[in-house]
Amino acid sequence: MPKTCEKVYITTPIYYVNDVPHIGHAYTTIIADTLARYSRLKGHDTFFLTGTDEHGQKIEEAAKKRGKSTQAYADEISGKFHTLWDNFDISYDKFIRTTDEEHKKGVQKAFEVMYQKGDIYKDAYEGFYCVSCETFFTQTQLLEDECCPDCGRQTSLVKEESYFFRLSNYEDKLLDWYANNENCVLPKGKKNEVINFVKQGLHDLSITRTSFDWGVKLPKSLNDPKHVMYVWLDALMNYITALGYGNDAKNMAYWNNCTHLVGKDILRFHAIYWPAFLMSLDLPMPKHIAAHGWWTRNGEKMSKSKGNVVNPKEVADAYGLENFRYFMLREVPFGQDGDFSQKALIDRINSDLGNDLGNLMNRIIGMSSKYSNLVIDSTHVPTYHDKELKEAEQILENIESYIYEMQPNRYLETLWKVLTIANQSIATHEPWVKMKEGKTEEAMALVALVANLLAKVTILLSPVMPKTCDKIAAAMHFKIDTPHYQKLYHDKVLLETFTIEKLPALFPRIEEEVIPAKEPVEPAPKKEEKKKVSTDGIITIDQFFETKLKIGTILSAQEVKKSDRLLQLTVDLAEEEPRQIIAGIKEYYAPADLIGTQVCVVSNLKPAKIMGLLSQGMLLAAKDKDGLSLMRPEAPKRSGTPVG
Ligand code: ME8
Repeated sequence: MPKTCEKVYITTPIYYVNDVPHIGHAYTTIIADTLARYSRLKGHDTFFLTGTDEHGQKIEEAAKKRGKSTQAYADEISGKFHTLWDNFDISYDKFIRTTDEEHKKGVQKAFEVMYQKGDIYKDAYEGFYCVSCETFFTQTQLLEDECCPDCGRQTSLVKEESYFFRLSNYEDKLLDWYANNENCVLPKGKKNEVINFVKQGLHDLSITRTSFDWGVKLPKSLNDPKHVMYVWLDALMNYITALGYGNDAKNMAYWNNCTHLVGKDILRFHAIYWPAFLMSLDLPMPKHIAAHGWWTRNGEKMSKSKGNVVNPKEVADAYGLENFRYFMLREVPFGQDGDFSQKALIDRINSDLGNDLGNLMNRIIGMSSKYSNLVIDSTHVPTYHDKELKEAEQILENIESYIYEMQPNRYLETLWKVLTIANQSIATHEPWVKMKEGKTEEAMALVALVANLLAKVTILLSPVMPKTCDKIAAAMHFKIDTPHYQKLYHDKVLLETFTIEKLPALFPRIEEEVIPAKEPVEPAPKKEEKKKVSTDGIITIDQFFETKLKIGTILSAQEVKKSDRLLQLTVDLAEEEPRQIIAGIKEYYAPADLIGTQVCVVSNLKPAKIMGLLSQGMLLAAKDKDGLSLMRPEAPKRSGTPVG
């Protein structure tokens, strides 16, 4: 979003309708909503898009499982997203559905343009497909048992006629684009990952399927009715069809200044495929593609089977929608993963919102009620408080950069520095002493200083907490609008003389977790898997030797992506091939320190998938309050030596 531009376009991903919305979807949408509101506050003509992604095999299968027609199922889940965003005051200008007729027409138009340009050709596809990720893979990219490298689920072999997009032609052009546009992919670390991926070479992309039906048909001019479009081609096009591409293109002017908000899981599609499609269509590139991190629960990805999915509506109902919005943006640096806990949310509400913000409002009301019958007069603020005004001015000078660099947490941190000046100035200047000494003008100037600082913070906080800020502004009789936004930077003092209204506490203290803990819904072990342990806990020697312990040598070790706990190890047990073992020891051992060392391995444990990775054994370790130690042989032993 360049500062001078008039038209601004902000998008969220369009969400799959295979499942109901959760906290991750809410996070992306809340950040995008905040950006859109900020942009409007600045006076920009802003178009904010969200919607649902409804085609593809995954949706077709989800509907079938529930015994519904695909369209009826898509309508139902799309409706849930729509309602949630309405309940969440999401200020979208358009909610697009990929089943909208206009969208389909636009996608067909784009396909035709790319085809006529020579960027699309027909061939045969043979490779592996993950329905859950709606992604094609080659054999070498897969995990063991032909499992998807992204989600760990089983892929299926696809052999079918397909149209291909000449992605390989765009390798150099993409690399040029990344090189010449510093902030095109944010954060910068993620941009480097994208560049490295492209540098490894791009294969042409299969962009149609023939083995199922639930998708956009090819343009009639191709006369090839058995093909439907690959869901990602269809989905990405939503960003331009929503502006009228291929139909009435009256809103396409917004396209020149677009910021896409996405989760890191779908950055590759947005930062590689999408720009290549746009180049093929001779359309301008997005300004920013910003990828945020992952919300987890106890360090693990949320999933229904683990029973750890956080329902955003439940959290907002329990703790207040705007408190939740503040928490999500403040708690986690953009781009990093964050773990959701009610405790962290309560701490933010009680501390940042209750103590720093709500209490400040109470004190202003309390002091002005005692000293001046609720009248606040800013006339003498510059005389007595030039130092505090300057400090606040300096803090706010560069705050906007945090919006453009996509760092909402730093933006909020900075606003809170102004609240700290306000709170500290009350303690330093002790207006109650001034009143006793008869220095009424000084005491009132202090109250007015604090009210002015709060007013500035309120305007800048309004994109994050719009209704709360409206309440504060209404109580202080000022408006949150573009003229006041501009004034707050130019004028040291924002308010004149006004009567403050009394308000009930904005953030009542929360003493304990409101949402009761849920039982995990991990399936119960099958009967034959239950442990055969006698009631007194004693086992026989035979039972002990059912566990096969062996010495293993660690050959390689690396961190498991998206996990704070796990390392991915290969361990030599003198078998045909080394084993892959996923171990929860990342907090205690650096991968490099493990290579070449020996461990004791439970070698006959049933293999399991951990975060999508196959784990073929377990390491023995002892853990107490001082940390964790792996069990190792006293002296080196040959790999595979039995322990017992
Ligand atoms: O990928 N933490 O849809 P989707 C943070 N239809 N964000 C999360 C999250 C989590 N745990 N889980 C999901 C699709 N998200 C495609 C997009 S766009 C042309 C097509 C958010 O329903 C995050 O924004 O799987 C992620 O990118 C998006 O939901 C994926 O939503």
